[in-house]
Amino acid sequence: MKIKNIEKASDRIKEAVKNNEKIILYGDSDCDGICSVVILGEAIKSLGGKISTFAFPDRELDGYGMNFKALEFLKGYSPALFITMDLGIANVKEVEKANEMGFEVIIIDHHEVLDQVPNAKVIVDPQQKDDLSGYNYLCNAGLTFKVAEELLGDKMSEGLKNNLLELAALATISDMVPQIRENKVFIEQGLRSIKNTFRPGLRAFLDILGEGEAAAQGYLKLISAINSAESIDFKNESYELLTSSSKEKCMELAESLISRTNLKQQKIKQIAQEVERRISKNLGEAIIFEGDPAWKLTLAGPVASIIASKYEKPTFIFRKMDNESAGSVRSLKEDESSVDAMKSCADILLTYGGHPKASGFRLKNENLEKFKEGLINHFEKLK
Ligand SMILES: [Mn+2]
Repeated sequence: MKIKNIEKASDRIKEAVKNNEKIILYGDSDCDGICSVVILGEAIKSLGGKISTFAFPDRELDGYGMNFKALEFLKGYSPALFITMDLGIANVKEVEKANEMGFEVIIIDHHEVLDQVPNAKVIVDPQQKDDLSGYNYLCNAGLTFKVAEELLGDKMSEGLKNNLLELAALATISDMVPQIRENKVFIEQGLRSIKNTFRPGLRAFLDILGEGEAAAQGYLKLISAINSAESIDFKNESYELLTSSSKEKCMELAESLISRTNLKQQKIKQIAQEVERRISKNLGEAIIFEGDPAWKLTLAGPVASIIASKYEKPTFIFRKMDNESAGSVRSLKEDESSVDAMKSCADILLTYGGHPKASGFRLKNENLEKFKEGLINHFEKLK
């Protein structure tokens, strides 16, 4: 069975290409989001279409997901087909605003569907209850590869297919989705092709890291380098790297991303140690809930992963900014969904969403204590 709305999305994109409509591709700033945007962009190009602009939010400054800052930044492109990837399913207000501004929104997302669904033209998200396709295990780049297949059909050349599968494979590993069925195929075929990749950005990484070495550690260094890119003015360095045809520019970008990921690993370790020091007096609590003005939001997820797996508790790590806090959550047990926990506190959250085991949130600082209490309540009840 096909993924719900995948034909609708594909038909609408083809129509936009035929009518020369403006198209905006807007993705999350991590490996999965960036690879999704590259995949769809190259598929549309291969159809003969053009993309007006590619945009990626800075999770820290702009907020995760589709956000008002991004809409303001992109308003000059209206009217346009606005396609979101690896985000969007939680953005009810923002999609409403986009509609008012004259955008037509297509959401391609794989995150959990909350109580209210955005009023987008088309939503492709296999987590929708009435999507019976069974593809809810795909990462977003895998899902976008399926959209690309739908778009191009047998016009997808073997070369392009391998090219896109390389990215789907990296994102599948990066998003830590189960390595089953189609995900296994993406990884096998993508990693086989990557050794002889034509993509200058990937070539640069392999040349710097050493091809054998990169393969031996499962391409994890390469993936974390892609993940360490920053989005500035809605442009993302890893996106530039993966789409640039200049060998020199790629070498330069890859070098800087690799050194940044090394630095990032050190900082993650330091923050994790600080969290451990703080919770050492309070080990009886049902959750771990720690924040700090100095902790970068981009490090919150990796820190939460380390702490959650060591202490086997739902872990909330956040950056406390002037008025608001934003953070990442990891909850590794099957029956302790972090999204369900936050649903129970939805009235005090500005945004939240994600997957049961990995998610994020943003709220006003005045509600931090209430949030923590609500979460503890929720998880205590599960016991
Ligand atoms: Mn993702």
